[in-house]
Amino acid sequence: MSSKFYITTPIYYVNARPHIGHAYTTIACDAIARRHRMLGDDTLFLTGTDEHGQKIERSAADAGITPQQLTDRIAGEFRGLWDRMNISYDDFIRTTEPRHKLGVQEMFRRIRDNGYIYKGSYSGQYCVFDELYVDAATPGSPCPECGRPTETVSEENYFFKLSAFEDKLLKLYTGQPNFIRPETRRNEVMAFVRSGLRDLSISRTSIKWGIPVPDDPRHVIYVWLDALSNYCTAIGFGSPEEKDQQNFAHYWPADLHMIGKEIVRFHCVYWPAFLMAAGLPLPKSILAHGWLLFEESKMSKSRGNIVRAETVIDVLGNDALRYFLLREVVFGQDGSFSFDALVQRYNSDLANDLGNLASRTLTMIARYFRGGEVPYPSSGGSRTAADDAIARVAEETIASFASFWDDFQFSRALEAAWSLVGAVNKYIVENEPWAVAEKEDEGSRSRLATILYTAAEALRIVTALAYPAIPESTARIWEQLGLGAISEFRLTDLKWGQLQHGTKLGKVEPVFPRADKSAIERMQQMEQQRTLAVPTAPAQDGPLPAQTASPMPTVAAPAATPDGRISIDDFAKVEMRVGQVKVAEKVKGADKLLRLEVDVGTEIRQVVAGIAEAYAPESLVGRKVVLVVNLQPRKLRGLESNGMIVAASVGDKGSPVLAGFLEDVPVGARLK
Ligand code: ME8
Repeated sequence: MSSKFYITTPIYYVNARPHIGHAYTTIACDAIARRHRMLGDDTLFLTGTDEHGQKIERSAADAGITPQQLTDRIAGEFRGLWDRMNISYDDFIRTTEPRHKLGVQEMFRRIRDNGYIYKGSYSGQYCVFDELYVDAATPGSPCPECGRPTETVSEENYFFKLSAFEDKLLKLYTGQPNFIRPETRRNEVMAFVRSGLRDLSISRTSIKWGIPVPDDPRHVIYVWLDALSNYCTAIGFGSPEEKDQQNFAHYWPADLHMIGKEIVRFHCVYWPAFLMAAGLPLPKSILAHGWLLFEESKMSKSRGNIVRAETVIDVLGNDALRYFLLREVVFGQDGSFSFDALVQRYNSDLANDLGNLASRTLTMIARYFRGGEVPYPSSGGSRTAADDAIARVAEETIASFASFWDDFQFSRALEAAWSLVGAVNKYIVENEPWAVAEKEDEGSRSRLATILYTAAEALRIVTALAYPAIPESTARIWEQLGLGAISEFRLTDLKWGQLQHGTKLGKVEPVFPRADKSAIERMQQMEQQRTLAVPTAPAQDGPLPAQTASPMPTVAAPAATPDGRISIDDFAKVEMRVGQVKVAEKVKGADKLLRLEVDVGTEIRQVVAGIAEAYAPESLVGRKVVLVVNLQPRKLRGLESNGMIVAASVGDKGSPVLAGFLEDVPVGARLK
């Protein structure tokens, strides 16, 4: 029976551009939403951006632009990326939109009217990075979540009576075991709540970038109360319009909030408490996944160890990234991303297994059967036990795929689907349809028809199952099978034997071209160029200092006019000087990096540059180069890089060619 299904991603902070950590959550939600739609559910998939608070206010100030400019730009990047990635979101909420503001103020009012808000004063520690009050900390002590130094906040605030919800929350967690998943997170949350809850400050007077408290606009509402409310405001909460209220009544409560494990406390403690206080129903389930790691630590903008989704999709396409993340990472646990593993998975599972199954099955039908039509399978004498075995495996796969998927075990669900692919590929090899096709007698024709029908029907089933995970390529295979638009197919009654004989195949084309080694190099190079060309916040292994805790978007981009031009003042912010290389050597374990010591006139700078493939270290010593000297330092392979060498990027591979001068120029001269 179809029902409504409302699913959300976290709304992402707009202090930095999206990376594949964000893409991971969004892809998982997209895949879940697609399967629900295929099951006929009235599905609503929400994503968006979190645009208020001190972190954003600071990032904008650091970039010399207004918070609105920063949020417009980065929100546009998130949305643009999701569109490029074919993410099927139904709505994109920005917390700076009027509809959200209305709803947040209504939320505040309801909680206040129900007696859960009082005025007090907060004097204590605050972590700007996590936008978290750290009650037990003393001045200067680190944030327990991220390790960055906390800042002292002392101001008049409105407080939320969180302490009143201890028992209610514990009852919720025990009475509704699926409220927090997986169980490890649930246990952590229960332990946290059992250790006692203190009232929570929910307004700030020392920052301006937020939604004013109703009737007291000196205060802005605490960014997490603001942000969490998006799940309600996006579907009409707080709107005076009747149709919005009906929409809210229809879709709320959410069926699933998907989040990363680091924001469990906000979603599983604060959010249900806010909702209870406002007298609103609670979401049915909160699912926390693990982290995507890169180079052994959490991929994050502040560490600088990020990979951009664009890099992968430019080279291998959307489905390669989706398949890798859903198949390779055990959902709920941390998982590592690497270009090698990505390409290996792509080649083995997509190009080889599924790609081969599709191309040989469809090509043989097109070649051996008149009009390229799906042949009629025999139920008589030419039928063998092997044909029935495939039908049986397919039926079992439909069931096991559903049970793994419904339990968010995407990796195992896909594994199950791919064992069917493996079984059919083996069946084709063992039954040698190409050899059977050589014979003209009726028995052989019937045998050939049965083999190819069996392969095509199994292909249809795998394609339907895999569609939520890899929608673009399965849509193409579906069309090649002559079945039209896959998004219109209903999974509800998927079973063996539905493929109609006489179905005319579409144009048969390969779907997954094999990736060679150069794909890895290309992606690595693209990432390196992105990192070398744009400064990220300093990457540090330990706690980050507070002033960099809200790093700039990877592009500390100056404010551009609508036509993309920048002012001379913005250009003047970039300080480039002539430097002379004193020392140059390879960086151990990194084929592309050189460590340079560069004399910039006033000092010797260490710079790590991605030019090792184009320049031998010894050829650089004594050479004059152009260096951007006022970049924040960052770490590459554990080495601090203090500046960036300017180079042209040449050819398809973007090989670096160092900028230089025809005339002699003194070391330290500034470029203007
Ligand atoms: O926390 N691995 O926003 P945010 C896996 N605005 N997932 C990752 C990841 C990684 N390395 N990096 C990011 C916020 N994510 C708040 C949320 S909700 C009302 C407000 C994903 O930009 C993951 O879903 O820091 C994580 O929870 C989210 O991005 C954090 O995004």
